[in-house]
Amino acid sequence: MRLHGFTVKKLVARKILDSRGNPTIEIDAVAASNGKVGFGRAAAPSGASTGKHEVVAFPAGGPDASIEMVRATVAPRLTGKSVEKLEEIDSLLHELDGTSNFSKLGGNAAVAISMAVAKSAAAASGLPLYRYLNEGDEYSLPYPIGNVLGGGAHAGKMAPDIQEFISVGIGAQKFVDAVFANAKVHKQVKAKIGERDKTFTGGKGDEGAWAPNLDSLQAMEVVAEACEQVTSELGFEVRPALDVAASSLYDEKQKKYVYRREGKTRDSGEQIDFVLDLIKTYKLFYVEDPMHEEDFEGFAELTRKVGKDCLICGDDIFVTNVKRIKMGMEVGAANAVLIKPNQIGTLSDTLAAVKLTKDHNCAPTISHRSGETPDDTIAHLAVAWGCPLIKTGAVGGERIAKLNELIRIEEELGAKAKMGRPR
Ligand code: 2PG
Ligand code: MG
Repeated sequence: MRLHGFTVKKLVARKILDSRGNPTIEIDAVAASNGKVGFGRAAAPSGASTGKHEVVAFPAGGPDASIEMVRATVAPRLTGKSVEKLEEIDSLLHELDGTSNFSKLGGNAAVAISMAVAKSAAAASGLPLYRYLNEGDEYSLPYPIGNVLGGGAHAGKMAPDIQEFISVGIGAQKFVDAVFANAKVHKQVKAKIGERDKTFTGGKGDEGAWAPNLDSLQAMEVVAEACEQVTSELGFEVRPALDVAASSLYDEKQKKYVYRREGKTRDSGEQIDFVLDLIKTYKLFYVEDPMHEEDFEGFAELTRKVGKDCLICGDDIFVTNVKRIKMGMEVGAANAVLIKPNQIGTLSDTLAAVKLTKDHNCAPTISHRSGETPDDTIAHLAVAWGCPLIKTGAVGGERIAKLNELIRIEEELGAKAKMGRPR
């Protein structure tokens, strides 16, 4: 892409709200050349069930310290640099931070800068971000995986131990149909919870998924039934899936997974059997983080045992970090990798993780965080980089911002739009 000398003219950082009411960082980037400008804006999300090996979201002084560092150090050094060379911008961010985990600048500031600069470059070239970042002329839309019932770190104490019960309209021919399938499942799930949990007030967790007073197996039943019902209603396959978020359940001292709501503990072997049983009984399409973040062997055993029947996706274990993804690929720990740009801090590092995942014939699954903003960058990244899955909730303003943008992209691509292949 020729940008005719567009360089960073201005970089502004501000503190904004995320969907949990916590502060996060937003960046405005202006690219300029001969009186012409391109504007890019991006905001960073935040996790609740964060992986131990993620970059640090904010430095000790919080978002204000990040903002001050952007103003005093980063903006002056980035000004004048070519917006076309994102890798150089990103390595400068690493250099200015000077740590291995963005603990000085904050990974959230880094990722928001990286995304805003990329967006300013796309605007300068007159292209939507997904086209600007696409390296060829092939475009595929991701299947949306939508969290419809949740517990764990995203909801209150009486909600299930497992963090996310998800639906995937994997039989859909079009993105828009898959999105509405998840929304239908979300509605059905509400009705079915009402039949089982008489105390249900309609409460939701951090990602807009219902947060009922049910245990994990009851929740699984509800979601599986709703998926079946929507499958027959729509005439294409809608499958259940899970994010166990097992690191949040794992107790280092006992070396066991503690299902507090259920009143049960499971050792590694029992955890594998439990998850395998759920996969078989409910025909799960995808299971994320079935084992804790250091258990590469447990992940590998499960992945071997499920074969191609189900995607086993690593989130906290890989943290979008090529070193950890490599370690995982060597032992066959997963056949899908969760991709969260703010886990690693720049778009160049995120792209490297996507490429490595694809090189191993695994499915890169681009993902939101539980604390989000209406920023829609990941929708564009999914299409630009050909990620076959996107996890970004089923409902709620900050979730539909991504889903609706993908609906627009699908429309814009017209006959060129095809669905990605998760396996
Ligand atoms: C996850 C995410 C997003 P968080 O575990 O996959 O669904 O949660 O952002 O809290 O890490
Ligand atoms: Mg997860």
